[in-house]
Order: sequence, then C-alpha cells, then structure tokens
Amino acid sequence: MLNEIVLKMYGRKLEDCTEEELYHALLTLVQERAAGKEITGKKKKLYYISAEFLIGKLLSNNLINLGLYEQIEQELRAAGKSLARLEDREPEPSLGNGGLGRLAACFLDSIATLGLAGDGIGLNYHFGLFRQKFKRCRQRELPNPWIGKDSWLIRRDEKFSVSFGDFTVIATMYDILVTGYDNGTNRLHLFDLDSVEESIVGKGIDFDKEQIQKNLTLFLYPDDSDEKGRLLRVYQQYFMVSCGAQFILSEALERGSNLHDLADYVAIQINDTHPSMVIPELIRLLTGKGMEWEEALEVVTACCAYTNHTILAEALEKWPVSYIEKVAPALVPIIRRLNDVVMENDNNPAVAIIDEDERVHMAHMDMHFSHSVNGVAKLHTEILKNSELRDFYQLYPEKFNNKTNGITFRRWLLHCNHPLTKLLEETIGAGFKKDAGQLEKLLDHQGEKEVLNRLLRIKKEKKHELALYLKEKQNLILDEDSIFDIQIKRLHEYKRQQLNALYAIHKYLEIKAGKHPKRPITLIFGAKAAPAYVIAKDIIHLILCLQKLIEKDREVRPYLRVVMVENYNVTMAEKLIPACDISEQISLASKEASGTGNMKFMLNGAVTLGTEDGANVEIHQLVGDKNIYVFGEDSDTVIARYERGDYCSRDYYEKNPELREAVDFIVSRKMRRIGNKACLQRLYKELLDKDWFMTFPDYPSYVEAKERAYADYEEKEEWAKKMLVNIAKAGFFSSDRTIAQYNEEIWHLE
Ligand code: 26V
Repeated sequence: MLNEIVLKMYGRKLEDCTEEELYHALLTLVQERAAGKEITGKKKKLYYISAEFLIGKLLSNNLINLGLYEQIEQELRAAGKSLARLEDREPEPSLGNGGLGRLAACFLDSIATLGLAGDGIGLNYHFGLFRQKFKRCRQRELPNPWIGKDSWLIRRDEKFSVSFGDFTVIATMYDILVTGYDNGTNRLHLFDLDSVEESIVGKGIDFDKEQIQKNLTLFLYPDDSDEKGRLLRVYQQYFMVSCGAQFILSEALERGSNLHDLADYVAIQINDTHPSMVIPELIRLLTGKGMEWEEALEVVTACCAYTNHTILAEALEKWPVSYIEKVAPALVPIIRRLNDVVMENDNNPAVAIIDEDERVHMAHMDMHFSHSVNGVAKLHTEILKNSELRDFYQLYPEKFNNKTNGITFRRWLLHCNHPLTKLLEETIGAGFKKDAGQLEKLLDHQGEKEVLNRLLRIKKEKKHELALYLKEKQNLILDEDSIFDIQIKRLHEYKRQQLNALYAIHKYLEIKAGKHPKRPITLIFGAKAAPAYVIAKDIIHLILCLQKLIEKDREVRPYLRVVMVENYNVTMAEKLIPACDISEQISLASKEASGTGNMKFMLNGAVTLGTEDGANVEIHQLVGDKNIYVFGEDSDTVIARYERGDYCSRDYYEKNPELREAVDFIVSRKMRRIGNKACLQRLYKELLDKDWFMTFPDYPSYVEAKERAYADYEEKEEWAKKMLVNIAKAGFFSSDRTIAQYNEEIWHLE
C-alpha cells in the first residue's frame, strides 16, 4: 500500500525513499483515509472546549485507529525500513501541562471511537509547554517547537474576528483530524494568529509579554507569576472562546438551528475554568442577533456543562474585572448582569460571581449558568458537594454529578505495549479492544502458570527496552534486575515527590549503615516544575542531587539508584509505564482530584502504592486489599486537620528520629557539596516550618507500605497474580466508559 503511494508521490520504491519522504507519505496516507470518514451525527454535536489538548505523537495512534498499523509496519520492514524510526522523527506537540490536557486528548479519541459527533476547540500554541533540561542539578526551560512542514495541522479558510479592548485581530483556524478506533473521524480545531512571531522569544522561554499580536499563541499558559503573564492568559482565553463561540454558532446555523433551539444542536463541555468566558461570549453573540436576554441565558445554560478538575484554592481562577475590561470590555456588563441575577435569587456573597474585591470567580459563573457540574472521581465529587462547593450544591443539587476519568486503551495499551496486547488477544480474545469490560475475563486465568509467567516475561522485556532507550537518549544506566518504582507526574507539593525523596534518603542511610535490601531498587522520577514555582524546583534539585550522590557511591549504587528522566512528556510516559513494577500515587488524601497515570500503570500490570485519594479509591475498591498498597491518612482526617489549622510538622520531626535523620540529610555536608546550599536550605525550612501537604504524618506508613510491597515482589507467582488482577480490573477506567456516561447523562448525542 505504502509502496504505491511513494511511487506516485516520488516516483521511487520504498527502499529508495528517505525517512523524511516516508514520514511525509504516511502523513498523507493517514490524512486521506481519515478525511473520508467524518462523523456527521444526527442533530446535536458536542464541542469540548479546553485550553489544553496534550495529544502526544499521532502517527502510530492514527495507524492503529485506522487499522493500518500492522500492514504498514510489515511493508516497511520488508523494505528494510523501520516504523519505530519514523515515529522517532515526529515531534511531540506539548499542548498541555499534564492530566487535564491529556484527559482532553483521551476524550477526543473515545468520542470518535464511539462514533459521536464531537470536536475539540483550543489554541495552537507554537511552543506548547517548555522543554526541560537539567544543568547543575537544576531545571532549565527551553522552547519546544513542534510545527514544521510535516505537522498534522490543516490550515482552514474560515477566518474569525475577535475584538479586544484596544484592537481587533483576525484569527486563523487549524484542524487536526481525530481518528476513532475502527470508526469515524472528528476534528480538533486550534485557533491562531498569523501575526504571532516566534522570533520574539529570547533566552530560554523569555518573551515580551505586552505585544499581544506577536505573542498571543506562542506558549501554553505563560508563567502566571507576574501581572503581565496573567493578563496574557486572559487574552488567550478570550481569543479561544470568542473564536470557538463564533464557530459553534456558524455550524449550528448550517445544521439547521434557528438559535432558539440551539441546545438541540449544541453541547458544550467547559474543561475547567479556562474556557468559562464562553458563557458571557455566547450571551453577547445571541443577544447581538436579537435574542432577548432572558432567553439567551436559558439557551446558553442548556448548552453548557462544566467540569471541575481541582479543589486547590490557588488553582481556581479569579480574574480582576479590570483585566476583563481591558481584554473583553463587551463582556463586563454581561458578567455584571449575570452577577445581579444571582444576587437577586440568593443574596449570599459566597456564591457571587463578582466578589467585593472586584474579581470574577470563573467557576461560580460556570456553576450558575451551566446545567451540569461534574467532578472527575467519586471522592473528588463528594468533596466538591460536601465541602468545597457546598453552597452551590445546596442551590443546585440536580446539577452535580460524577464522571470518573478514564484513559484511551488505544494509546495506553495497544500502542505502548504490543506484547501485553498480544497476550490478551491470545488468552481472552480481541473483544477487549472495543469493550474494555472484557478484560475481566483474564481473571479466569489467574491459576495458569503459563499466563502468569508470560506476564512476568513481558514486564522484563519492557524493562529491558526502557533501559536501552534511556541509555541511548539520556545516557542513564538502569539495573534491569532491580524493582522499577516509578513516580511520573507534574511536580507539585501536593503530589509529594518530596515524600518519595525522603524514602530515598532513608534507604541510602540504611545501606550506608550496612543494611542492604534483598533486591536492588530503582526509584525513577519524571516531572516538570512550573518555571516560577520555587519549591517545586527545589524538590527537583533535591532529587537530582540524590541521583548524583548515589551514582558516585560504590557502596550504595549496587542496591539503590535514583533516576530522574529529563523532559518527561507523553512519549516518555509511553516507555516508562509498561516497564513499571510499582506505581507511586502518593498525593495527600483529598488533593488529587483523580489522577490518570494511576490508571495507565494499572492497565500495564504495575501495582499501585498510594493514598486513598482521587481515583486510587476506586482502584482500591476494584482490585481489593491484596492487590494494592494503601497507606496514609484518609481525606476526612486531612480535611479536619486543615479546618482545625493545628498541623505542626516540627512535632512529627521531633518525635521520629528516623524521619529527623532523613530530613536533616537534605542540608548535610554531603548534599551541600553536590547541590546549591540556598535551595536545599529553603526546602528544609519549608518542610520543618510548614509542610503544607503533610508529608511527615504519612512518612512512617509510607515506608512500611513500600517495604511490604518490595518484600511481596520477591514472591514471583503471587506478584504476577497481582499484576493480572490489576490488568483485569482496569476496564472500568477506559475513557470509552467515561465518554459513554458523559453522553448518556449530559450531552445526549445520538
Ligand atoms: C493548577 C494550578 C495552577 C496554579 C497554581 C497551582 C495549581 C495546581 C493545580 C492545578 C491543576 C488544575 C487542574 C488540573 O490539571 N487538574 C487535574 O486534572 C486531571 C484530569 O481530571 C486529574 O486527573 C488530576 O487529578 C487533576 O490535578
């Protein structure tokens, strides 16, 4: 097949083509095949608006979804070419920070796979999230360009005009085709400005934050630690929703809506508060077309649904009215009027849209003027209802619902773990690919030694592949016989990489004192810290210093290694997850809304070591006590302690000599010789004087649970059974299930 295409395109045979030509030919093939399968749906169409779509590389995924993967791979192999090398050439678009953006990408895959008409709406960031480099044990940030002549972007002819306070711009729309697995195609629409200038980026990721026409879509969420950056973010958000709203209305009109019946044609899912201005923008557009204010409110509320992704107060957006006045002055009277409507109904300042400091609470606007409000895991939704958003739950109990997150099995199993996919096909048939619930059939094979041994062999093979990859790409050396204990996620204090690092120190000290673990341990980390998040960067510094310390220590090295991979991204996750033995999900209970890495690990046969937080709670319920290692205080205890406000980390430090030794080591002479004294000291002080995310109370139970997991790992057959149960029970976390629920309970598409 490919041979004919390259003959036509270049007049040459496969074996005589360069890799660049082959990549280009595959891109063309995929685009052609995908474009022929557009999903039109019946009447209603979904628009998933999100500031982030962390789509990752697309070539293999598209080939799998179009059913071409095996054929193309064989054809290339027969010509002495390698699909893996072509995959390697593809730059990864990093249009997301982490879980929220990756979730949006998994959802697009599932929407198309279920054959639902649903498009994504977002921004075409030229550099996405920064590329991370390590230098002297510190994180440095560089731009990550991904748009070249062979990108997946398709430039569209439609133009959209967006009026800001001081000027008007004309937006260009780009599409990326979203292929469903064995089904149709939808689109991801990314808006951009032709006037954006990549050359204004200076050293690292610095750029002039004031030249909006040149910088608008340069980066994903520019650093919001300073005033100008925050303002730019509001510009981005308004640009996205204004283009999105215009596009949605134009499609609805084309499909036959008279706008009064818009909600029969359009469902809009607002992914966190970044797109919240779509509500007043739609009201502006509809009233501008002559609709009465009251009706516009009703129509927009019936179209919009809001998803909350965090309870962290510092992450809930509140924009000063003055910012919106500058960026989108036309929205200010609308937002004020919405606030009046709310205050007339219930004069409770806790639910106001505009507070006394003249700040607009974006989530409040969403909850008043959407018909659905959902959390992303059972526990998260309960916390929203009972504490964080209690006032809103009392006002609108009928709006609140839970949609536990999910992941696409196409990327996180079929693509990243071929041998496991093959084993599953051979033992339970191929039905699980379209119906993830069928993975449970694997439970019938728990007693079969052959199956258990194959699971162990596959894990070994994946660990070997990872070792080769990290050696080649980052010159990191792994001990393949060691336990791979992995924590990969954005760096944030609530996710508690520092707790894992304290364990590393504890183990180091034990080994130094002559107490050796039965089997060597490799603690693998991957994490980016927000450029302005000082303590997060200090934690990276600590981990890199530990890595260096142990690397040079011939006494400790045979038993313990700490490895931090550089520039952790989707592609790296695809290599790390299949190779993992123990999945670290150790956030402070109540703080991680869901987590989705936890699901990817489980699906690939890793056993979770985690707190009762987010979706871990549901994983625990599904796999049972025997197949997970749970530790730490529960969310009620944590929430009560925050309410009392009496947490004092120093008390724990003083009462536990082992913990004290580990904490003190951060500022020991050995560490200061390797690292930066000021950074290490700052982190040490932060832990002793604050420890806001309560690592110390959970430390003893964490160490205990980890040791128990390591000991159990030695019972090979029993461990393989745990792997098997985890895989078998992962079906619930398919994003196909999540999307089916969104559709049944919120969108109602046919
Ligand atoms: C944003 C910010 C912004 C600035 C200050 C600190 C901070 C902390 C967290 C966030 C995250 C915002 C929303 C988010 O990404 N939530 C993640 O959504 C995932 C998909 O639902 C979910 O699995 C993660 O648990 C949740 O953290």
